[in-house]
Amino acid sequence: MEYFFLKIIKDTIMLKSNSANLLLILTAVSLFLITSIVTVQAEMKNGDNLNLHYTVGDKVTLSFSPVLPVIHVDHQVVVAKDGNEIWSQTFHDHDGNLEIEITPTDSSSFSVTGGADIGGKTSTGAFMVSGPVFNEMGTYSVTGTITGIEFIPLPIPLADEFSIEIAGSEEMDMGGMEMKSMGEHQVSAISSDGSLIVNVDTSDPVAGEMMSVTVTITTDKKVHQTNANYDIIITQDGKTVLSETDVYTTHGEGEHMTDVLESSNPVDVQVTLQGIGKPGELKTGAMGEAISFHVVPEFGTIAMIVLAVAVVSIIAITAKTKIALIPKL
Ligand SMILES: [Cu+2]
Repeated sequence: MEYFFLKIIKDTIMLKSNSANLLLILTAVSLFLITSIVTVQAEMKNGDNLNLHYTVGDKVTLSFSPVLPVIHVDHQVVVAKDGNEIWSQTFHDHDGNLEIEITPTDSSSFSVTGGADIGGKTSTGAFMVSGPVFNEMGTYSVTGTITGIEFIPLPIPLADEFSIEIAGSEEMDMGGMEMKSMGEHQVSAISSDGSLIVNVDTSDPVAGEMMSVTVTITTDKKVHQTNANYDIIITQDGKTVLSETDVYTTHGEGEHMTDVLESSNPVDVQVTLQGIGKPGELKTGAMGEAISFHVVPEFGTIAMIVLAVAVVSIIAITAKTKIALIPKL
């Protein structure tokens, strides 16, 4: 990403047109803002009874450790925002150090899994929680309490209150995927949760010919994503030249041909992620996010980035409503 950012600045300096420069600077600044918002924090907070080590990223991890070396601890965790309790859960942790990995969702309920016994019952693995907490920007108050030892309540529970700042949801508000141009007919984007990379590669739009499009969906490890689903729509001069919905690919790669093009004018390509899963099965992962770009060979790479970013912001606004309706799994 840093490299991409520097490249934009470098390309900007080399450009001659002032208006194109201004657009590029705005684009570069907005991209910089997006990346700087998603910084990961890792902090330690000390209380009288508990210490809290936490990180904030796509997931929020909380790790409570008792100040006194107690084991087989009954913990209660309460999270509140603006004075309202959002989530409260009790846990038993054999080694006393409670680790919780929270995936913020927009669903209405919480799920708790994990917490497996390790070494007989000498230790407890991390708990996995997903639910509507840490899903909005702002300051959360997190209270950790040692309520008992081996299910025997303490006469006076030992509580500590911490606060955690969440700034990352700004990225979701942008809604769009982080995009970069790979050449005149190729663009790639990363889903906002960072799990998928979409690459779209087209041939030249030429009058009297069909244009070919290759869509490749890979994981963040650059491995082709199995059972990937997406929609693709291509228009030219306001006319749809290709439209396919719920395209299912076993190995994350789809080849498409448009109708015979009536002109050599630019075309607009839009690919919308529709999750991971076999046909007829419940889909998981990034859904409803669109990568959208304008294939304009004669303008070259730079103009395409600017157009792509401009277009994706518009789509982000429409896509946001759709994303909110689909619970994250
Ligand atoms: Cu225990």
